[in-house]
Amino acid sequence: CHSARPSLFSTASGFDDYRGFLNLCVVLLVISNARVFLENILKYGILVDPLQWLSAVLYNPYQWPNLLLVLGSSVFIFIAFHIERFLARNYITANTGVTLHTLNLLVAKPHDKINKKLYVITVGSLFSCSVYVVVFLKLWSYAQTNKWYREGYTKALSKRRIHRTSKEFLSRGLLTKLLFPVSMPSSQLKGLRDRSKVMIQYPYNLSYRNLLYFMAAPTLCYEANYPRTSGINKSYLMRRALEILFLFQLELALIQQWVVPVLQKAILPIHNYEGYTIMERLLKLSVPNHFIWLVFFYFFFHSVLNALAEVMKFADREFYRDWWNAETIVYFWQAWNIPVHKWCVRHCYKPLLSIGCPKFAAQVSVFLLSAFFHEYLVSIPLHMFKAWAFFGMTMQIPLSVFTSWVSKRFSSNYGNMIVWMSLILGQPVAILAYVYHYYVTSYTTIA
Ligand code: 3VV
Repeated sequence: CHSARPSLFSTASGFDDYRGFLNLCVVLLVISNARVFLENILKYGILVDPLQWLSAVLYNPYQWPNLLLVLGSSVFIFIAFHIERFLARNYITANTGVTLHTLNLLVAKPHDKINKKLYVITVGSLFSCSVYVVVFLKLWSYAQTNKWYREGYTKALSKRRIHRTSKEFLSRGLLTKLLFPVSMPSSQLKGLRDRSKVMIQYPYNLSYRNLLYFMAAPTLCYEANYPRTSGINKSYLMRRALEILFLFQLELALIQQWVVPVLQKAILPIHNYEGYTIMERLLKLSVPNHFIWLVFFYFFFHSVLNALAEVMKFADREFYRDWWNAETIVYFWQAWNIPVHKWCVRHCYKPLLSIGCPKFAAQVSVFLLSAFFHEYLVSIPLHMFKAWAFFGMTMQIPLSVFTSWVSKRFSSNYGNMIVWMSLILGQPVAILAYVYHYYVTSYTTIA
C-alpha cells in the first residue's frame, strides 16, 4: 500500500487545486461580516430610515436651485449647437468657432458663488455638478467630432470639384451622394434625414433631434450615427428598473447604518492625532465603503446605463470591462469606466499624441485633467478646497508604474492584489480627510 510519493503541499507533488480554500475564504468572510453586522445592530440599533432622505429632498427648499441649475445647462447645449450651425454655414471662421466653444465650455459650470448664494446643500450640489461635468465632456466631444467631420467634408468637397466630370465620380453610389449632399434633391434629403437606418452625414447631423439623442444617450463620445437596437425589451428594462430601485435604497441604508457611525467616531481621534485609533477607524470604514462602492458600480454601470441604453435603443452596451481582473492600474483605468475612458482616449490622449506629445506626458495630462474634475466634484459641493481628490487621482500615475513593474517582475496575482488594496484603502483615506476637514470648517468646537 506504500509507494514513494510527496505530500500534496510539497512543490514536487505538482498539486495546485485549492478551490476548497477559496470556498473557505468566502465562508469565513460571510461569518466575520455577520458578526460585524450583529455588533453594529446591537451598538446602534436600526439607523436605516428611508423617510429621512425623502424629507431631506422634499422639505428642504434649498434643494431646488440644483434642479434649476441642471435645467439651465440646456442653455450651453443650445449655444454649442448654434456655434456648429454657424460653422457649417461658414458664417464664422474655424478659429472663431473654437474660441466660442471654449468660452461656452468655460462658463458651463455651476459656479461656487452661485452655489454659496443659494445655500445649496451638498448632495444636491454634487448631482448638479456631475450633470455639468457630463454636459461639459459631451459638448467638448460634440465640438471636436464636428470639427473632424467638417474637415472631412471640406476635403471631400474640394475633391469633388476636381473630379466632378470624371467617370469615377459618376459611378459612385449612395455614399458619395451623401458625402456631396449639395446636389441632392431636397425631397430625397428629407427622407434620408428622417429614416433612422440611413447613415446621417455631416452637415445633416446638425439637428436638434440628433444633438438631443446624444445628450441623453449613455455615452460621452459624439457620433452622427450610433449602433441601434430594433426595439425596447420591456422585461429587460423592468429588471434593470427594479435593480435601480432596490440598489439605491440599499446604498442609502448602508450609508446610514454602517458608514455614518464610523465617520462620526473618527473625527475626534483624527483631531487628537491618535495614530492607532485612526488606523482602526480607517480599516473599519474600508469594508462598508468598498461594499458600497461595489454596489454602486453595479447600480450605475450595469443597471442605470443599461436601462438608459434600452430606452434610447442604444446598442453599444460596453460600459465596463473586467476591471476586477486588473493586474495593473493601467488596465484598471482602461476597464472600469468605459464611457470616461473612451472620451479620454478619443478627445484628449490621441489628439495629444497626434501633435507629437510623448506617450507618458499624454497619459499624465489625461490623469491631471481627470484629477481636476474629481477635485471639482468634491470641493464645490463641500465648499472647501483641500486637493485630496486631486492628489488621489495624480497618485494613479506612480501607482500605474509600480503595478506594471510588480506584475512583470513578480506575479500578475500580486499586481491584482495591489490594485484591490489601492481601491479598498485609498478611498477611505480621502473620505476621512474630507469628512474631518468638513467638520472642522463647519463646527468651531469638537465635543
Ligand atoms: C458623473 C459616474 C464615476 C468616477 C473615471 C476617470 C480616468 C481614466 P491607455 P494606450 P484603441 C477627464 C475625465 C473626467 C472624469 C470625471 C468624471 C465625472 C463623471 C460624473 C458620473 C458618475 C461615477 C466614478 C470615475 O470613474 S471617473 N477615468 O480618469 C484616465 N485614464 C485613462 O483613460 C487611460 O489610462 C489613458 C487614456 C490615460 C491611457 O489609456 O488605454 O492605457 O493607452 O496607449 O494603451 O492606447 C489607447 C489608444 O491609443 C492608441 C492605441 O492604439 C489605443 O487605441 O485601441 O483604443 O483604438 N495609441 C497609442 N499610441 C498611439 C500613437 N502614438 N498614435 C496614435 N494612437 C495611439
